[in-house]
Amino acid sequence: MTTLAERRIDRYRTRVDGPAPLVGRTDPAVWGKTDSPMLRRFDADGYTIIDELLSPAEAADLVSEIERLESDPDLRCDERVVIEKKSDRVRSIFEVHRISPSIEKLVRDERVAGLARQVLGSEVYLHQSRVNYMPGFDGAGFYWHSDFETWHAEDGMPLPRAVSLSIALTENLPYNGSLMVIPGSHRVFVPCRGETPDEHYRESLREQRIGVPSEEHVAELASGRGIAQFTGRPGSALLFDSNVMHGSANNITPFRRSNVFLVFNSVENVLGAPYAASAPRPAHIAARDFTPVR
Ligand code: 6CS
Ligand code: FE
Repeated sequence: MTTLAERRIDRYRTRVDGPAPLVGRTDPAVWGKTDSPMLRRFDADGYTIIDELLSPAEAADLVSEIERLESDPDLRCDERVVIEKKSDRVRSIFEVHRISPSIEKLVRDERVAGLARQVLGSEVYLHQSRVNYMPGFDGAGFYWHSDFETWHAEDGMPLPRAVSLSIALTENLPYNGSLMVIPGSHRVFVPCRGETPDEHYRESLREQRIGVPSEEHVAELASGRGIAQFTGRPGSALLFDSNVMHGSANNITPFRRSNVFLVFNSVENVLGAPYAASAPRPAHIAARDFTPVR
């Protein structure tokens, strides 16, 4: 029997069982008509850095908010909270805009949702929200990956028409687990080897092993393009394409690297059945409410 997923034409096949070549992306990165130096950088590199997207005072208020959430005993056993694999520290809190009114307000802020609308050229809805705490000493990194690869395979996102905004709440330094990106890698889709295990998210959100590129593919992407890093003060932000190759190292410094991470998807790119998983992930990880953000 052929399933619905098998009958769809899929230009971004992944979770394959053998070696597969890199795939050139045919979809644009910037879908809107607005022109600006920032959008040109985003189009060329797959990301752009925005200094002081939020004021230092706004960032400081959000730090108090995420510290409050982190120490809330009721949240400790909430399924939206992910604990580090090797310690009992909070790693991430998902769907955080439904937990924190100040983050819900941030999502709707024109400086935030407006940026996503400019890139995606349509109304947008929130696909995922989370705080990544990246604690000091034993904050585990995130291995190289393309977010779109996971959202396509496990959430049924058809095209790379989504954009992420990572806002620094604490200083993002070169040595405390800041995000590394391969400039220009958003133009290449990297098929990943290995079948998606059931309920893969329970493992992947702490340590991802399936849905990661081969070392050969990462080397090929980085050769000639190099690797850039997002560093910045609290309130600065990284806007990045859903398919850009990125990752972060472990944070063994005493300085936590906490960011709020918001993913907007185009309302013209809503989720269907997963392309390479037996069941969709829960809505707190991949929203199925496609109501535009206004
Ligand atoms: O699962 C997600 O939606 C995101 N998190 C990880 C660790 N990898 C894929 C994607 O970035
Ligand atoms: Fe990611």
